[in-house]
Amino acid sequence: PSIKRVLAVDLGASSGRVMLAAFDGIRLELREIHRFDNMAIEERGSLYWDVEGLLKEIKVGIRLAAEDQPILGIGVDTWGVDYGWIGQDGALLRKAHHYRDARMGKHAAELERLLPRVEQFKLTGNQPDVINTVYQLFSDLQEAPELRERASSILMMPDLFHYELSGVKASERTIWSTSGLLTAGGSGADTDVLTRLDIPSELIVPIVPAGTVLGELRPDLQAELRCGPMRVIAGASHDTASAVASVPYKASLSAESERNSESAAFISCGTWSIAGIETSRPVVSEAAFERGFTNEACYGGGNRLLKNITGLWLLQECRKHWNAEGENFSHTDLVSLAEAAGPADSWIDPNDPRFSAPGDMPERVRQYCRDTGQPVPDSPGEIARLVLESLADAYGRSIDELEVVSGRAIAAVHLVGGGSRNALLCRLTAQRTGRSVISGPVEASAAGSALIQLAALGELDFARRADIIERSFTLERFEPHSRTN
Ligand code: LRH
Repeated sequence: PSIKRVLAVDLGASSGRVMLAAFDGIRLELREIHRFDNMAIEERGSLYWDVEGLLKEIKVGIRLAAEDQPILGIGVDTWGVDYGWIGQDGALLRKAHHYRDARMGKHAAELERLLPRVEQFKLTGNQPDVINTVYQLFSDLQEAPELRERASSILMMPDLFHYELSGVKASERTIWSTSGLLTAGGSGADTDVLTRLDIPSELIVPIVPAGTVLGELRPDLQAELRCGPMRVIAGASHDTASAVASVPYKASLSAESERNSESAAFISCGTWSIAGIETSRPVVSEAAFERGFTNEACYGGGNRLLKNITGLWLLQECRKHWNAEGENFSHTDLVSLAEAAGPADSWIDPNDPRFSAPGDMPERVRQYCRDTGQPVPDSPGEIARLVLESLADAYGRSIDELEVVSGRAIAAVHLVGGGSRNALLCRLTAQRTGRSVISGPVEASAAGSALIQLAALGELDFARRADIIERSFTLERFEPHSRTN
């Protein structure tokens, strides 16, 4: 059978990769073509992304992949909420900010006076958070009012890369559903939100559904990269939406649990951990608002009811700190040290605001323990263990709350993304959630992107995705009663 190939470009907040997906009609094979760091740039106290650098790396990946074979399509997915300002001439007007930049702190109170938190949630389904696009955009317009004249539009990160690749400007729905600007469950910017915050509606180009073929790779890029034509496809361009599109739900539920109409939750685990379930419509009840849930869009039109939990960011920052002090830990080293350290005596709330900015994370963890009167961990192994147990605890609380908020019984949890490779985290998650955990796929966002692109090109039936994923990737099962040291 002929093999169909697409490129899934998955940009996370700490690294990016260009993955080549090959589908033979039965199995999907993913091969990493190019991996690179995605480092925040700090300049005079502000934090930015290196958009140009990322584009260069994407091009390296395209050139490498297209050397040997024809590629049918390419799609980019990224982390949520961030965007670039596009000028009247169609070029990026200024450096794109990182969501961990501090400028929103000065403007959040005014925004919330004009549009109270609970109203934001009711209108958009999004849990108010200073990182949301709406807070960033409002802050930019306060600090640089000239943007109103100078800008033609804003493009979310994946839209920006799709625009660079195809020349077509479009707003993809799943990434925009992280913005705090769309009507809950709808497919356009919310006029109430825009009016109350005085945000010009012209800034937002029309929203397209996930799985839209935008156009061809620009001819000049085809020449530069010595590749043939390929379609540029806006898949589920929010990385979490893409990851969720790869979840093989069928694998988790026994016939019995299906009879009891129990369902499964997902946890997408990378820099962030995102715990949620799929629902047909946004859940904008008070119970969901008070417990910190948010609603984001799925490929195919459904809804993700989820909670964003600060994830492996905590360990990434610890590692950065220790390595700067002369250690040379890999992520795997830290997991081994955490295994060896044995159960932790203390815990942290990963979502405590003190952990959100870059910095000396080991000391912040210790300080949290001091402030809360708990034993203070010392060695890297102890700290790593405490972090992983605390993440698993946070997952457990979120899954219990999801049951309350949705009225559903959750029998199993799918742990996907980079964190699913971490067997200790999987075991702890099974224990602390009290549910079966099915881990994998590891490259969930790339797998989801490939499935959606191939479906958009008419090469794959998305309804068969669970079978395809089960056949293509190693999934592991962890039970709540399994032993951990
Ligand atoms: C994870 C993620 C998450 C949030 C955050 C900003 O990469 O997309 O879902 O939106 O980034």
